[in-house]
Amino acid sequence: MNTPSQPTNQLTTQPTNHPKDHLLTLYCRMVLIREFELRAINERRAGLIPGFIHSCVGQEATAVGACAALNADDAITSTHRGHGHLIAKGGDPKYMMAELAARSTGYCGGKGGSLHMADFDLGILGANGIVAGGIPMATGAALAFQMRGEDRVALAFFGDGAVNEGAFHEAANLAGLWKLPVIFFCENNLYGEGTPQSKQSPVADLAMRAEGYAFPGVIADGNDVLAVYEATQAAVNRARAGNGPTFIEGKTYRFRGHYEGDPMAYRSKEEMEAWRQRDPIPAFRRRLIADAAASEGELRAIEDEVQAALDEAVQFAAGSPAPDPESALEGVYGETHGGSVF
Ligand SMILES: Cc1ncc(C[n+]2csc(CCOP(=O)(O)OP(=O)(O)O)c2C)c(N)n1
Ligand SMILES: [Mg+2]
Repeated sequence: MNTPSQPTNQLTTQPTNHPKDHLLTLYCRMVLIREFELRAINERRAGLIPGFIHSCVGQEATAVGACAALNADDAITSTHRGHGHLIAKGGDPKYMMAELAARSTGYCGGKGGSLHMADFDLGILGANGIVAGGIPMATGAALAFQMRGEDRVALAFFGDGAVNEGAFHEAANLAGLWKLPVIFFCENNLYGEGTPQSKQSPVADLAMRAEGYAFPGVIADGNDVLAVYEATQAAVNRARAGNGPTFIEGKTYRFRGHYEGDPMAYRSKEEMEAWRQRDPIPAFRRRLIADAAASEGELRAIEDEVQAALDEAVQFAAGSPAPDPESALEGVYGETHGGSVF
């Protein structure tokens, strides 16, 4: 019953059903997330970045597919593995890299680091070091949207481990009862730290949890950006129509450790290799070329642009000053980089 899903390297969605600029944007964002994470890991090793990094390498399709279905004024909440969510919602890699490097130009003025980045102007209500902590926040934002009569939705990203927290169940219950415009997006990467899903949950398909709260639970191939986009778009339409929440379970896998430095003794090389075969980025790239949706040259140009943007982000971070000790008590309550309150 709780056997993990098996990887295949076939994408089942049809790129030709989507406009070309949309496909290229999806590709660009996934590459930007992957390369941002790899740069951050290198810069941490090189000493620019202090503190922990929980990378989302391998999980780019869930972040990008889900956020592509949202409007600019919709909201997301994120997790400890949140860099991808932030970039997918429009976060600026310069301010993110500066925040990771604990510089005053970062999203939190260099005082928060990876787990606290937010940009309310972009609807990014924040990364979160508390597992499941973002779920009631997104549900509260959705309640505010409903009460104000606004045509906005909130989407909470969280992991498979978070589904076993009380915070998820309390929020899901009220969201189901009040038909709130919220999307519960579970990135099921099969592990919570080193504990496999089969040892933390009696069910393999976490989407079935939604049934107890009277809203739909759908499963998407979390390594297929278009499958994630289409599932999220359906959930967004449902929420905007006043029909309430949807739980989306994106089945995916993290390629690196829980954190950088994790020895990963809890999983086999064979399992990791099987999932590497279905890396979401090369799979989408192959599909775009095979379906003549994009040329090799167009995709290379995107990859070069990403590298240039990240060169700039690292230079920006390295060239920025540390926060002034005099500012230690500034920005503690209710302000973000943009200065506005959501
Ligand atoms: C409430 C709470 N309990 C425990 C932790 C320690 N912790 C940090 S990440 C994590 C695992 C979370 O697993 P999952 O939700 O599947 O997310 P993933 O790391 O796989 O993205 C745990 C237990 C925490 N930060 N907060
Ligand atoms: Mg997990």
